[in-house]
Amino acid sequence: MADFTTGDPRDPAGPVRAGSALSGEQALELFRRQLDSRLLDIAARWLREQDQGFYTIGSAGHEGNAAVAAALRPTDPALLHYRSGAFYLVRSALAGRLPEQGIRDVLLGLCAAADEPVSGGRHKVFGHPDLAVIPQTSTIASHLPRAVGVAFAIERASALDVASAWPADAIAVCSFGDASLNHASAQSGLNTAAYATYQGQPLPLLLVCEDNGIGISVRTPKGWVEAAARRPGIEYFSADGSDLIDAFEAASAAVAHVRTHRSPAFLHLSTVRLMGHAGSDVEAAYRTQREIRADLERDPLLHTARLLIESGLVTPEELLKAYESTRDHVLRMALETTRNRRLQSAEEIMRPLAPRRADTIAKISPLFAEPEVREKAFGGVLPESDKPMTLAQSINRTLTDALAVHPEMMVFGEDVAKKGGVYGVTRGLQKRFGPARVFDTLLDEQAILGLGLGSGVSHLLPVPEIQYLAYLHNALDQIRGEAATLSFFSQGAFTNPMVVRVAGYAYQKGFGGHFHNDNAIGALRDIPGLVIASPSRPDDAAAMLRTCLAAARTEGAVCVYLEPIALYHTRDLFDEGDGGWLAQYTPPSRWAETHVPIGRARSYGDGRDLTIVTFGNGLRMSLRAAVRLTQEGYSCRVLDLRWLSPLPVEDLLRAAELTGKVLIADETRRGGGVSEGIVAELVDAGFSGEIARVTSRDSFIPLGEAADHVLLSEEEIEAAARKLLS
Ligand SMILES: Cc1ncc(C[n+]2csc(CCOP(=O)(O)OP(=O)(O)O)c2C)c(N)n1
Ligand SMILES: [Mg+2]
Repeated sequence: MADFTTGDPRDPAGPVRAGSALSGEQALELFRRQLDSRLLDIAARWLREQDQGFYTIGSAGHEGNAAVAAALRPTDPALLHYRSGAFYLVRSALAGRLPEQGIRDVLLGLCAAADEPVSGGRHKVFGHPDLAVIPQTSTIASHLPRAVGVAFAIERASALDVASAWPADAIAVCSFGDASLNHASAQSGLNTAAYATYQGQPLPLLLVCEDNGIGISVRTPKGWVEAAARRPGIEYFSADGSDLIDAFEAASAAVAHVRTHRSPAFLHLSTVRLMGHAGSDVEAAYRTQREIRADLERDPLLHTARLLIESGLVTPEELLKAYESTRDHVLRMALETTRNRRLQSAEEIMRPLAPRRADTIAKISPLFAEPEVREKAFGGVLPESDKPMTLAQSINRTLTDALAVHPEMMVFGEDVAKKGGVYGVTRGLQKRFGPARVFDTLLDEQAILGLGLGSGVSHLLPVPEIQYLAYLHNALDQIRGEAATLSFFSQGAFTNPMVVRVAGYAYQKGFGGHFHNDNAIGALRDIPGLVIASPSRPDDAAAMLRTCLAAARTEGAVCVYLEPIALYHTRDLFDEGDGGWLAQYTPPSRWAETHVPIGRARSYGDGRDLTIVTFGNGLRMSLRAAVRLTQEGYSCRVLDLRWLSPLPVEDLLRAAELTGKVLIADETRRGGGVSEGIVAELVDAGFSGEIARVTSRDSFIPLGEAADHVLLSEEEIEAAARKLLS
């Protein structure tokens, strides 16, 4: 790397310009990183031309973000815009790494090299486990809800006196583009930050809008970013991102505000976008030459160069020489990077998806609190000495036990605290564990999941609740795009452990319509690595919840725990008063032996004629149907899958082979529902017996008794079974 300070006629330790907070030394250092960043953009295009690079969205024109990194500490967690390249290089250097290391990280990313430091060639991201830079997806603005969660977790970890991934006085920083600011998830983040601050909740979050005035080809209306950014409780700062001194001073003021007040700030950094949106973008198609030229006038590199020359720290000749030698250096490094190994196999690629350390999960799952702690948590009545419990009670007691043993665990969502949930599942938890660990959130599923995402990556153990399955869908990207991919795109260096409790499925009597009886889980089933638990009975619910929490803690698993609303308070199985759907709470001494591993089904009966494969409400219906068939002399067995992802394929095949006839009783829809996956597994495995399926219809669910016309019924199960048996 060129040293262009040789002709130094001035004191580099003094202000770079009279009265400025930035020293000559700092300005020089930042210029070097700005230059590196620009040359990486050029290298990206060169690599693309050689067919060795796979990403050309650059940071050119945005290099003012170097000043933001300089105003922060290298331990402040950062979630970065894809044009925050100079920020990344400055962060890397501030952490004590050589400039080459930061450059190399980026080049490895461009080339999709297997030893890229965070994603290992899976995605071009700015991220590094040692630099507190959490990698982002390409879904613009989807990181804002998480960023709010990270800021929240910094403070909450201190309040709970538990370890966190960040220093107690850290602040979270999150950058994004001007067009991205309009996205629902950006608005969710801003609103949550304002809402929290409005209520006096500390939230050390710096939001940085890198405003280049355009999103691909669509202009952002003049003044809109400022108008949209101004929110109660969020302090607004602005700076010209082309002017290093201005950017540094505004960033420093914003950082100081956030760090001292522990409340959010919005730094509006006006930038320009040079070299188009990406390498393939023909800017001339939607911008005039004049506009493009005007942006070139504001090139931050030229501005910093002018500053350095005016300060007398360097001469124009030295700068030109430095530019050329840095270019040669970066391009040489780019060429070397092309020789790096790329990902070789599906197995290698998928390794970080779902490590499933079953033994560790089995070991951790039975953890319980000291007897005195439990005694206190349960207010003197230990659940194992209590009467047999319903599903809702069993989940409630299991949450209590888990909160008692995991001080970093939090339960939150809409109406979970005082009310104790719409169905009473979280009743009493806030009273027992306090509002720091069990709390109501604002009514925004993206925000709820964002708090989970941010808390999880900060080493807390979030258990967010989604009030109804239908309302998960409007925030699904926070699970699909954010939660489920983090481990994949960071090779497990960052994880966001969480157990998302979702009340779902149909069959609620007298309450309903589609949105309270939604039975659509297809959109969850295809998310790689996601665990879907579908407990049906109180005893399984308890064991499976413990398994999910253990998987979250040991391997950062993201678990969706689907609770069948219609069975929450069900007591009987066959006859009124039989108490067949209640279960005695298992004492902790027996948790190890009753542990339920992920992906293991549960079998009922030893019939030889027919296997009914089911889950959720289907289990209760199938057991009832099976008993009637048995009374007629047929010999049936019922298999409760319990886990819908990964499916318990081994158990399924074994149960199928035992009878040679399989009936799938699936309460989800016929198209895109669970039964399709089950049939596919049976066929793939070469099962040669008979297969039939009964499902709910491909319909939304109507109000009142009409719902029965589209939902799978016990009668249908019985009739289909009879047909298979005859
Ligand atoms: C949710 C989502 N929708 C669409 C896109 C495609 N896309 C990528 S960048 C972009 C424009 C973003 O503009 P802005 O936020 O101003 O950032 P800039 O590129 O200008 O820095 C769009 C539409 C995306 N990545 N994510
Ligand atoms: Mg923009």
